Amino acid sequence: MTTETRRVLLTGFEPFGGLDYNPSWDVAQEVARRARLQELTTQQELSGVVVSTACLPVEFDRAGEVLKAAITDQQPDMVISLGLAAGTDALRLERVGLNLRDARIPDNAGNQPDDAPVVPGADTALFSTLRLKAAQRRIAEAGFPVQLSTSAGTYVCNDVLYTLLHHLIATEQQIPAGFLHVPDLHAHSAPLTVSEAATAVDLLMAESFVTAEDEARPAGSLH
Ligand code: PCA
Repeated sequence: MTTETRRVLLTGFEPFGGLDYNPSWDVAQEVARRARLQELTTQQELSGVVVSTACLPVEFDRAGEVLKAAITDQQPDMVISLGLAAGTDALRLERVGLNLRDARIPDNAGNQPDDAPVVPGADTALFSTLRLKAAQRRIAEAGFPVQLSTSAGTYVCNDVLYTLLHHLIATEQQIPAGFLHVPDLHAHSAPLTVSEAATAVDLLMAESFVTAEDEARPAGSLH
């Protein structure tokens, strides 16, 4: 009997904004390392899980294109993109991608769009298709700080989330996909380690492979 292969594409970002590291890429690589060793919780719950990674440029014009090329190349069954949200103190499970670019600082190519669409004429917003409430519960039970977030901002991370969700709809690929922001895991006051964030991503993957609807319980926040 052959085991079905379930491919997860995990992306992180290059450094930006004056830092010489981006912990999102460190986390993606750590999850992929554990996957190669068959150490993931996801692999204990589901056979045949393999993880590939891509490091995205922090550039409005290229990030989404590199992501779409990786999807075409890898044909994943799930896509989780990771990014850094410096100054936050919890993992942020992003619920929504906005069709809006408004950059507080120039991207790594020097572009600084203001009030431009990600995809002209497309929907205003698209929702993550990961099982976020189930994942939030499970990650919190593991002891890590985690929140649902209703704004991924309007910089390159939001751009990637919106592009990802739009692309999967446009190409009729019904696979779970979404975005997780991590705090600055290398800061002195980091609320968790790269290893712990990798465990949280593993749990997010495990919960998002469950085919049942997401948990139904109120979990909204004021902002
Ligand atoms: N964080 C930025 C872009 C790249 C990253 O890691 C953001 O939150 O938009």
